[in-house]
Amino acid sequence: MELLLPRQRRLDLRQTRLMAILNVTPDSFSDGGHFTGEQACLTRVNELVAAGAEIIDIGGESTRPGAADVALDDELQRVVPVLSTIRRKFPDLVISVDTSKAEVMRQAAHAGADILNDVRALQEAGALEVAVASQLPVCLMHMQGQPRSMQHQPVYQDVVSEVLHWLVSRAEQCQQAGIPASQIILDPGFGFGKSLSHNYQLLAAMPDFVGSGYAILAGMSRKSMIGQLLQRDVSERLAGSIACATIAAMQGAQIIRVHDVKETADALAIVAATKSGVIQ
Ligand code: YH5
Repeated sequence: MELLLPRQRRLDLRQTRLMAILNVTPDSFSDGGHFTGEQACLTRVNELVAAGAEIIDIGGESTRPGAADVALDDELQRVVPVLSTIRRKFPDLVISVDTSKAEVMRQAAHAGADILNDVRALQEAGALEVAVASQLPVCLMHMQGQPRSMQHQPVYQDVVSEVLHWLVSRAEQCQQAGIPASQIILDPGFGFGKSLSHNYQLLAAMPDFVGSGYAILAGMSRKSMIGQLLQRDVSERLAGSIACATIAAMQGAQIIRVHDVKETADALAIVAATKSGVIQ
């Protein structure tokens, strides 16, 4: 299993890959600071890569529970210059862009993005068309509701089958539109319109998601499924985040999206050694 990236590059997904979160939102608080300045941004990317990040996920929209929508111009200004700067200094780095807006996707692809990561699964106006034209791999995430209200009483009859079936059917629509199955990543969307119990049912069912045959991304880092279970503030969620990453990777998730790269890289090295039964 591998993703085809621009300029003849590939991302091998036979081993779990580590995606590092790079927030470029003014209200971000769980990325270790703000990186709106270009130099600060490059310094942070250097750190993330040195720590073992294999993909950098740049996001300019806050999709935390309760967050308001971001205007297109604000998101463009936050994401595109930073992306261009990172691409210039790191020609081979795998860069994903966390956006739902077609115009951000279009300009990001032009500025050198490798993956389109969309928490709204390409459902906003024009997004699917831009994604098809870009030929980039896409991550389709499941969300019930919208960030502003999604945590007000999420309801499912069977969260695992509903999320899995929704993702597979969205993937099929994307294939109809021209995105090859091998370029589609699915993501259960931890914390996006899910109760504590829903999140753990989804984590326990990771083998079902992996069994779909699509590449799977899991993003649980520092989320409330850790904080609520353990009664920990955001700054105290590292051990829980590593446990979640380890469980997802052991069950075959191909990409893990995290804040704490160095610590998670160690955990993933243990997972890789365990799976192969050999020390390299
Ligand atoms: C995701 O799961 N999540 S943005 C609340 C937190 C901590 C972190 C403190 N983009 C995902 O990271 N893209 C985001 O509580 C994502 N999968 C994919 N594919 C939200 C986030 C966060 C929210």
